Formats: sequence, C-alpha cells, structure tokens
Amino acid sequence: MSGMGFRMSVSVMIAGIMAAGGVARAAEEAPVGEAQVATNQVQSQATHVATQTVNQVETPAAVPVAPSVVTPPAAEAVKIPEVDATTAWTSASWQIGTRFLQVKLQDDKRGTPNNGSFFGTITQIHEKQDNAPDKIYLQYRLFQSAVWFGVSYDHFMARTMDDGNGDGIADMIGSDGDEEIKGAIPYLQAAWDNDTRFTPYAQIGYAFYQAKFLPNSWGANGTRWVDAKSGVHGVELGGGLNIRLYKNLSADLFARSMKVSDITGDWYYNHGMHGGPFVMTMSYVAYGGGVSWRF
Ligand SMILES: [Ca+2]
Repeated sequence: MSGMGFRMSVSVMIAGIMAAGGVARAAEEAPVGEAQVATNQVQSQATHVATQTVNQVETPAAVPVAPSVVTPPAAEAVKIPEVDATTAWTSASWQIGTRFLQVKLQDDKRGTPNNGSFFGTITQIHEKQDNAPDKIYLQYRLFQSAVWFGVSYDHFMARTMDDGNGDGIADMIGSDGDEEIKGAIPYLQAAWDNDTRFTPYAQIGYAFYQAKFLPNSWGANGTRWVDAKSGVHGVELGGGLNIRLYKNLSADLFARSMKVSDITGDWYYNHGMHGGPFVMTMSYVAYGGGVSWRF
C-alpha cells in the first residue's frame, strides 16, 4: 500500500496536501521544530489521501470483479425514489388540507307566520353559500395505523326569509338577517391507503359551534333584537376520496352530514316587548372538494 503511494505523481501529492490544507497552513506558520512534525503529518496524510485516490482510480482496472461490485448500488439508487414516493404517502404522520363546500339545509321550512315559525313571520331559511376554500383541516396519524385524529374548521350561514308580498313564495322583504355558525370539528378518520393513488376515507366528528344571529338593517333598527344560544354542537358523519396527484399532494372529494342541535332563544321588538320564541335548525349536508398534503 505505502509503496504504491510513494510512486504517485507529484500532482496527486499536491492534491493530498491541499486536502490537508489546514495542517499545511499550520506548517507554514509554525517554528522550524514544529514545522518538521507538521510536514511529516502533511506527508502522512497526503500519502493516505493519495493512496485512497490511487485505489479508487486503479482498482476497477486492476480487479475484473470491481464492475459487478459497483453496479448494484447504482441500480438501487434508481429504484429508491419510486419506493419512497409511495411509502412517504402511506407512512406520513400529518395531513393538512382545505376545501370549499356546497351546503344544503335539512330543515328549511317551519310553521306559518307567528305560529311555529323560526321566529315571527320567518318561515323559511335558505343556504348562504360562501364558496370559500377555507374549510381547513389538520390531522395526525394515530399509532402508525389507518386511523387519524383531526380538527377541521367550519363556517355556514343561513338567511331568514318570509313571504312579504303574500304570493306564496318566500322572499327577503321581511328578512331580519342571517344565522351564522362557525367553529371547530374534532374528528376520527379511517383512511384506506393502498397500492393505487386513491385513498378512500370515512370519519365521525363532534362540532363545537359558535352561533350568532347577524341582523340586517331591518333586524338591527334599534328596537328589536334576538337573544339566542351562542354555543351549539353538531355530530358529523363524513367521507371522501383522496386522489394523489404528485408526490404527497392529493385532490380531495368530500361529503358530510352535520346534525346541529337547535339554536333556541327569544326575539324582542318595540324596545323589549317579547315577540316569541326563536329557533334555528342548521343541520345540513354538504359536498365539495379541495387539496391536501401529507408530511
Ligand atoms: Ca313572496
């Protein structure tokens, strides 16, 4: 080995010295006695580096077996990215995504004016679609299994309507405003990763909503108001399909049924006269889509 090293060309020796540059500089700056030691170190390291270099250069040519030794790692290097693309998806611990949802109210008609209505003359409520792709969610894989725990954001509004012109069709003439619910839905999800790019999933959740009646100019005329629950819950049954697009990015199709507890209270008019009961039934079904990413 060392004999082979000392036969090296000057240029390879210089490369070795450059590799040991820190030691070489120390030799230049050191007193004569130490310089000899440093120089020996440089030569020793240069010899070591040069020997490695010569071995790397010469071995394939000198030993016929070498090419077959070199080939397997190259083949593995090509295969690994393909394997990783799938296992990265199936073994990821986190998934974040966002969706838009189209919503359909389940109970949008109630009673007759001032008789079993939502309140007062309000006998219908209609979905107010926001079409905002802001229904964000974040979920975490439990125990490296197919079960995930997540939390999603939800927001939904319904406009109140009556039949102000008496033509039998609900309109906005006597509308008092909109009922809004927004909040977080913790959920458990089972997702079936498989060899395809499609991952179906199902989930069950329990929603914590902040409920609020947002009066319009008529409802907020200063003489009337609504006093109703501000906290309600919902039970979610949902499901969907992740369609992996590129690496860990997937498109997401989703549908949900949300059973919301009734929002109850009272409404007042003429600076505090009790108008009657107030109730909003915000249960809905929704479908939509979005994108998600696992990491
Ligand atoms: Ca009408």
